[in-house]
Amino acid sequence: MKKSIKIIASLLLATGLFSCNNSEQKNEGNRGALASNAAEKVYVAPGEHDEFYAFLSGGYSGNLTVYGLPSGRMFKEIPVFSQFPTSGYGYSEETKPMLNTSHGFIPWDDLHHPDISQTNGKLDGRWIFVNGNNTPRIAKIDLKTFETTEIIEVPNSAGNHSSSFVTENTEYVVAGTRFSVPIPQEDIAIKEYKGKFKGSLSFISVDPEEGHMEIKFQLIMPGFDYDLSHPGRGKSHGWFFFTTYNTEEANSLLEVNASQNDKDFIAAVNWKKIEEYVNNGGGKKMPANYAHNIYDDKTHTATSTMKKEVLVVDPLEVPGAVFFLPTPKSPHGVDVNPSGDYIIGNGKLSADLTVHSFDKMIDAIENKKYDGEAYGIPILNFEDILAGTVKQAGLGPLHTEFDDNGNGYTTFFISSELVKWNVETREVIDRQPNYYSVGHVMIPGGNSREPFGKYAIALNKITKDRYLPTGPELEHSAQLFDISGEKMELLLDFPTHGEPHYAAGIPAEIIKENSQKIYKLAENENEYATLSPADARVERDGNKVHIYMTTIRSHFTPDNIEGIKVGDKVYFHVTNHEQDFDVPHGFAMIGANNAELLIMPGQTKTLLWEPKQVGVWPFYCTDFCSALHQEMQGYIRVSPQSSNIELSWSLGED
Ligand code: RUQ
Ligand code: CUA
Repeated sequence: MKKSIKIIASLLLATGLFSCNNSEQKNEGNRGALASNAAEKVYVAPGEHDEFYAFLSGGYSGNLTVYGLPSGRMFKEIPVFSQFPTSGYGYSEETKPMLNTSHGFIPWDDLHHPDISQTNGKLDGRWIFVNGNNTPRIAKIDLKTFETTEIIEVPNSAGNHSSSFVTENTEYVVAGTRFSVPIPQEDIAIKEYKGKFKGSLSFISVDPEEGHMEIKFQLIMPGFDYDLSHPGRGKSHGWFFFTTYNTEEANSLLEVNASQNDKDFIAAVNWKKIEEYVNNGGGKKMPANYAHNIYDDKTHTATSTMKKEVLVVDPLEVPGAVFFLPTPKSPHGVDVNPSGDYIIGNGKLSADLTVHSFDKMIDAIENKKYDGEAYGIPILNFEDILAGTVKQAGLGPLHTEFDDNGNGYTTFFISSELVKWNVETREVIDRQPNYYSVGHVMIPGGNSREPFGKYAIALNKITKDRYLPTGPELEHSAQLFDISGEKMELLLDFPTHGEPHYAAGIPAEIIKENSQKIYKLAENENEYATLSPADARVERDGNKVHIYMTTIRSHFTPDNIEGIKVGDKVYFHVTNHEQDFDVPHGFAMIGANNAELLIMPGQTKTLLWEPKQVGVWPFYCTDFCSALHQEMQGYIRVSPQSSNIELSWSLGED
């Protein structure tokens, strides 16, 4: 007890010391940047394109942002777990089902870790997967359309944080629970935590053609906190590694009570073995209730299905599949180098980095070099699996990423720096300060067999004085480093949106040619699509009114509608007839309780409006689409509920 309090106290002291030092560090950093041609290195001339895409998680924004590197220009925010008024995502009738869960409609989440799909351990640029932390979900974004096309809820999980990382052929996207919970959920005393609460590690299979996700199995583990995870690759392909903290299984005052054990574990899971077990009928089907939401590109519509069962596996049923690797000081990140030889544990209350050897791990398993067990799961002997430590590299290591030259780049939150070290020799090569308190670092492809070791971005937690002040609330800050030389060079600071936890980067050329420009109108299978303006119409069905509307520069068809009554539910089904790149139309209705619609060429979207007041109410296009954009408007006449005014509409051809 005393010892761990002392450690914490010294870490806090260190934080204080380092923040006092920040101004000195800053001067050094600035000198470094000015001494070189940093500006030239990030300059992308007007009309030119960036070399890399970077996808930054938006944390509590619930969304994913797209940036260019090296310019640091933001291109897009992709709505994932949060409603997004800009496009109507989560507001339009077609996209509402995307946010359905077992808890009902959830318009928000906390998104942490993007990971791009891989083939043979290399980025293939087909999809990007992200996690929703709070109401556990995994989402898939299609990198042709940059749209969220699938969200699967993860049952038996809470604080879905050790997620969403992919295996080297995208066989699985993996999600692990941070908070252990009763499985199945039940009404029990919280003090029964120890022994009763469990942690689930979910292996979600990904269809190689369409990318559809299904929960293949959940491994039900002891009630620790599963913080981060990464796949094995190359020789360690078939394994997955999860950090744990709170192996003490405390349920209160975790900042002290979960720092008692000198070492927690990295859980090594041989998923190939479990997959085989499951394919041969192993595991138990357990009742569950979770949403699986799929967006169809042809119908432009999402559907939500509630799943009622999940396959669970007790690790003790599959001997040889799960082991614990003792790792000092409540490890946060666990990272595997490009060859798959080393598993690096970042003990966040430590100054050293722990580098485990995959070969030694296999040897320890084969020769039963155990140091006890936890809930029947063998604990491998620390000394027998250790490749070595990176000594005194910094304070508070969190995450490590890799280049293509055998180097690791580790972030240190407390000492606020990025440290480059040689993975084989474990010698520190360079260190650069971060402004301030860096969390993750990202190197494009840095979590694959083939990193592109040209740039690294540090994703910082504290901004303070880096930009013009904007009141108490500041955006987070990212810092771009040139890592092509021996020493890292700071090139650029840029603000990010929400909180970027992790990010994923990819050479632009892998995806830019495939980026879709329009939706073909002829392929529009939306059930409410209006494929010809001649078919535009209004239909009443009880108190529901369906308006089948088309848009083309610069007109809505129909544009004047009468016969709507207070208390109606009016559905505007708007089909955009443009077939030109970058000509969306918007649709906004006065008094609508949702948002606008932004309808891409060839697409149909639906807005629900419930008129509450008698009168004549306008709607208009929100996107400046042509010289006559301001003329793109129309009126709805709303009569009292008792009125018998017939439905009528103008096709605007008069
Ligand atoms: S976290 S700063 Cu990935 Cu959510 Cu480590
Ligand atoms: Cu359509 Cu403005």
